[in-house]
Amino acid sequence: MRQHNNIVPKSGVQEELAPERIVGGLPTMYCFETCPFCFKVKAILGSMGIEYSKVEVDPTFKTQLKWSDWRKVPVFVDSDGTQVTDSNYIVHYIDQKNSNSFPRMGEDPDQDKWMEFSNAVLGKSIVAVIYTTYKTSVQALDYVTKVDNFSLPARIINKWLGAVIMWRVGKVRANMFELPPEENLKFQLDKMSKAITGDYFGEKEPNGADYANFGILRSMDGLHGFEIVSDHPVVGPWYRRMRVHSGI
Ligand SMILES: N[C@@H](CCC(=O)N[C@@H](CS)C(=O)NCC(=O)O)C(=O)O
Repeated sequence: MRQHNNIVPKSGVQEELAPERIVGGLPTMYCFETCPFCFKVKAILGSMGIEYSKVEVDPTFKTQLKWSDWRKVPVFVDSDGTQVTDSNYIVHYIDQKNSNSFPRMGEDPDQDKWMEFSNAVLGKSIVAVIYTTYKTSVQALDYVTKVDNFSLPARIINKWLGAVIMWRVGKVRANMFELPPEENLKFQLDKMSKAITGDYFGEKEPNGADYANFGILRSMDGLHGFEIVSDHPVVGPWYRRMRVHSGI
């Protein structure tokens, strides 16, 4: 995935293999502990019972991802070295390879629409809630102080500077919506719940829209504002079904 002539790396399966980035001979995910997009991948891997390695990336400097031109997490490196970028593409790649249990991109407009919603709307809505004040931002970033592969300075910088950065990101996200953050999240969940017509978006079994939206919300569990999700009359029970299904 080296960047040549300023060509920006694309989403999805990359041409170049990266077997040297596999850890312990297992499929390997480069992620941030709290990243909503990474939870989509954890959810589908969990549902399929696939064992994998995780490399925790330093969110401020992204030191562990220096080898890649795709500068975001998640990046997935399969056990044969295949690199896949961008969470919705990774979810499709894993399903296609292991169980082919739901339609591919372009085959089901509803699934595509709700997978896109997870990035364009839901991910941004939760960030506006979690990082609504400096205090809630520090709470959300406290985990970095416990990551084994981070140096002490990296832990300190990621927590305190990271919280300032994310607090500002939260404000930018909040400005994208007309309603205040918590009301907006409730409004978006109401909208989404109309598409959960069976047990899942995919009716009897989860499809890509389930993994995508569940992953986003799973990253918020335990953080500021999560009760908006757990108390929702449709999304709350669906969320709990997805937790059981994915085991995460
Ligand atoms: N469309 C991407 C978005 C990934 C993304 O924005 N990841 C964030 C972490 S939650 C990130 O890596 N941010 C670092 C950056 O943008 O520099 C996906 O779905 O995987």
